[in-house]
Formats: sequence, structure tokens, C-alpha cells
Amino acid sequence: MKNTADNKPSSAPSVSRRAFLSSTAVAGASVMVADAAMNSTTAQAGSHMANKALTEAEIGALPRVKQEMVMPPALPKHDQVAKGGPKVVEVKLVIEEKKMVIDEDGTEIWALTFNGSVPGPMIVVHQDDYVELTLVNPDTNVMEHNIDLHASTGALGGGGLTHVSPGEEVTFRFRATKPGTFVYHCAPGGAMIPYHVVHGMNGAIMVLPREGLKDRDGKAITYDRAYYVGEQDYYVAKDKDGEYKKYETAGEDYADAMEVMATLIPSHIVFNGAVGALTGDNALTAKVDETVLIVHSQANYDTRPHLIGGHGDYVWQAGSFNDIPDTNLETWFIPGGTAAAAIYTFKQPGVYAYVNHNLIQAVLKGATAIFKVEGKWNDELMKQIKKPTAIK
Ligand SMILES: [Cu+2]
Repeated sequence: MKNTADNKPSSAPSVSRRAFLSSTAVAGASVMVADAAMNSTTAQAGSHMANKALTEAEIGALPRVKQEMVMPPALPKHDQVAKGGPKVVEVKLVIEEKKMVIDEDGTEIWALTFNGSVPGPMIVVHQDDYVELTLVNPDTNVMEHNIDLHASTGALGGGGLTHVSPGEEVTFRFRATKPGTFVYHCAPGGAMIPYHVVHGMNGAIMVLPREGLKDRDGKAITYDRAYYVGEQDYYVAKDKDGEYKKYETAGEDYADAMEVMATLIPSHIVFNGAVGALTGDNALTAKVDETVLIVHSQANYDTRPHLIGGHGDYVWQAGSFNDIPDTNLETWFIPGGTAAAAIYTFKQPGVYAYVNHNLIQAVLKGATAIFKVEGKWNDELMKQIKKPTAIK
């Protein structure tokens, strides 16, 4: 499995993405996010800085912060409005090939992961920050890996600069020029690209505008909590008896998985790595009147999130914070290879299902999460007038 011939990128990048301008800065660690106060002075200074390409010496003089990576669905602690100018944000991702149970019936997959989770941890920076990413491939792994970040500008999204064999690590840097939510994923080359991605090797990065999120009128949008939902399609092969096959080592399922992948029909479509990862005791929580940001990524397959009982107050379906968000959506669409951001302020307590509203994918394949919301019920918004009784 190690370093197969398939591992070479098959083509050079054909498009040189336009270098865009913007502004910068921070990151740190946890679900609750505070301090969304607008600081227009800081934001102005930031955007001014944004238009300028910095020299290596200037980049070297920037403040450096280390991002404390956290497990999804948490986001690293961060400021919604950047404080100060651009920074260099150090991010470390350690690749772990590990056996994971992905369904309640014990179905397993040898997952390929960034930092041991599916999806990998969310990275949060501000526009025009420099992300200095170290990718570590411990010698306990058996495969070559790399990382392609859709937020970056340059050949293969960093994929060409970051190939690491077991026992190696690599560091590269990119400027986060475009604000938005973006997928990152492993892309070692050829058939290994989809193989790694559908074995869990993907995650997301959020590049906030320096001045924070805005509505169509330029009014600030802030959130009280943020969650990261990473949707994953898996292609697990069955044996002759119709049971999902199990394997002893990472990569051993390669031939079988390729056959299932070629059908384009996933065996499982789940949130955060496994059926039930965001339900029951793992349900997401919020309170009435809290505004929640949900970043939802799908690195490979299309999806259509819907919050049953709520709405998308503001939704950046394509993930670009440079663009005006859609508003008041019932369901939104995320093409494979995209991370989207949605904002909702809860109005009622209770249990909400957050699903892929292809309901077959939600219920039969696994793509369901639960929000448990505390607070006081509002009869004016909804009330049962008469309990079920026999028809007269
Ligand atoms: Cu990989």
C-alpha cells in the first residue's frame, strides 16, 4: 500500500487563481465563542494591511500564534472580529491511520485521519493571516499522505508541497486571501485521492473576514456558539453473506473499496465519522435566543442540510464570506468539495434534527444530528390545540 504508482499527481494545475485581497487574524480553542464586539478601528487597519503583499522579512516580523486544535464538532477558540493585523497562525496536523467503528452494528473502517478524527479538526483564521501548517506522518502509519486546502492559492492547494511518507513531517505556509469556509483533504495522487478522502481524510478551515460576518446591509452578524459538522460518505464492501467486511490493517480494503466506490453508491453517509456521532449523549446543544453557527463540510458528495423545526437565517451556501448570504432558507445545498456556513437563532426549546434532507441518506445511511435546545416554550409560535383522540 505504501507509495504506490498511483500516488503521483496526474496533472499540473491549469488555472492560476487570481490573487485576491483582504484582511486577517487570530485563532485559539473551544465551542463557546464570545467577544464579537465590532472594533471598526481594528478592522479598518486590517483591511488596509490586506491590500499589501508582505515581504518575507515582514512576514517574519508578524506576531505568531499557535492554534490549539480541538475535536469536531468544537471549533478552536477564536475572535469573530480580528484584533490587530495579520498573524502567522501555526497549525499542526498529525496523520493517524486508525480503525474506527462507524455504525451501531459494529461496522468498521480503517480510517485515514487528520489528528485522529473524521472529519479532521477545523482550522479558524482571519483573512490575510498566514497559515503555517505542519503535517506529520508518524512512522506507525503505512501510507504516504499530503494536504490540499481549498482556502489556499497555489499549485494543488499545497498538495504538491506536502507529500510525506511515514516517518516524515513537512511545513508549508499560505496566505488566507479569501474569506469563507473551505474543505481541506488529503490528495496523494491518482486513485489514492478519492480513496483517502472517502476513508475520512478531510476537514475544514474557516477564514473569517477581519471585520467579522456581515449581512447584505453590512450589519454585523455574530454567533454565540459554533459547531462543525463534517459529513462523510463511506464505501464499505460486503462479504458473500452480506456482512460488512473487516480488515486487519489500513489499506487492506483497497481493492474491495475501489469496487464499491466505482458504483458511486456509499454504504454509509454520516456526520462526524459515525452513525450517532452527533445524537443521543453526543447531541449538539443550544439555548433559546442563542445564535448558532453551523459549518458543514462535504469533501466528496453533495448534501442538502435542513434543520427540522428551524431555518437557515443566514446561509453562505457556497462558503464565500465575500458574498452576500442567502437568508431564511428551509434547506440549503452544498456541492461535494465545499464547506458551507449557516446561522440560526433558536426560538423554541426541544429536540431538533439536523439532517441531510435526502431523507434516505439521513435515516437509512446515517446523516443525522440532533440539537437539544433549552429554554421556555412559546405557545404563540406552536401549540397542540387538541391531543390525539379517536375520530368522532
Ligand atoms: Cu492521505
